[in-house]
Amino acid sequence: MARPHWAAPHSARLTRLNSLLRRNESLCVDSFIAEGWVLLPELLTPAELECLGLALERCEGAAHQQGPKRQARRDDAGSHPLMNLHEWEPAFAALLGRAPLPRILSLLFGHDPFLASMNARVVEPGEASQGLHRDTPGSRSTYEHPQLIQVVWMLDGFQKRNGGTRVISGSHRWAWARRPVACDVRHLKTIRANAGSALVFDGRIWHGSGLNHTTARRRAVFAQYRSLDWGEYHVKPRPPRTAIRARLRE
Ligand SMILES: O=C(O)CCC(=O)C(=O)O
Repeated sequence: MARPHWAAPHSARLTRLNSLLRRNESLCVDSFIAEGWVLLPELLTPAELECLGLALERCEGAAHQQGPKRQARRDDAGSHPLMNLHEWEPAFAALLGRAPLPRILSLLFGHDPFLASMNARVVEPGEASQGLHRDTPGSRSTYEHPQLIQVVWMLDGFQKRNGGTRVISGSHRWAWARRPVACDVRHLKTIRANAGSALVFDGRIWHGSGLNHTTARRRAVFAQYRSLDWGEYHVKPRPPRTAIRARLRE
């Protein structure tokens, strides 16, 4: 049977498929292994989304007051990721236990999920697309199992027009030296889903945010999990915090 493609639920067939996905962990795991990503549609309620949106505004306000020098470095698309959100707002911490993610991550890693970071990334109106990249570093490329998994919590719907994440399905299985060329880029898929959905992807997959043509922000929270094989991570200091930490300590 052909493997289905997941997208925003805009038909009765997709709505049924989405409800099946929410209930069927092994289908999620199979899809993740084959494609390098899986979409879990509409896990969060409108009330939760509102609460997360307000929590993000508080974090952004706190970081902003520290001035540009104290904020996180901009990435190549011009975005300012805000780091370690779960440490400052319970609404973000609550996402970590949200079913069915812990169970699916345990199945994929073979152990309880180990969170490495939780950052917000907003694609502002008019913001450029992000260069395609992998999140897993080359030093972890020889492992058969995923070493890094990102869970992208969509605070806004993702579409092609607003800079939804673009992925090359199956590229997590490419030889490490292979980089996307023009013919691969034609296979780039923009993930389209309603707010409250979670995209789970293997850090080896080539991906990046798109150009935001709309007048609205595209907000998302990235929870990054790492394999416990990645032993050295535990003895290294955590990455530098943004101004949020300094602000909340005052
Ligand atoms: O915001 C996105 O859609 C992708 C972000 C990303 O890939 C990154 O920051 O590494």
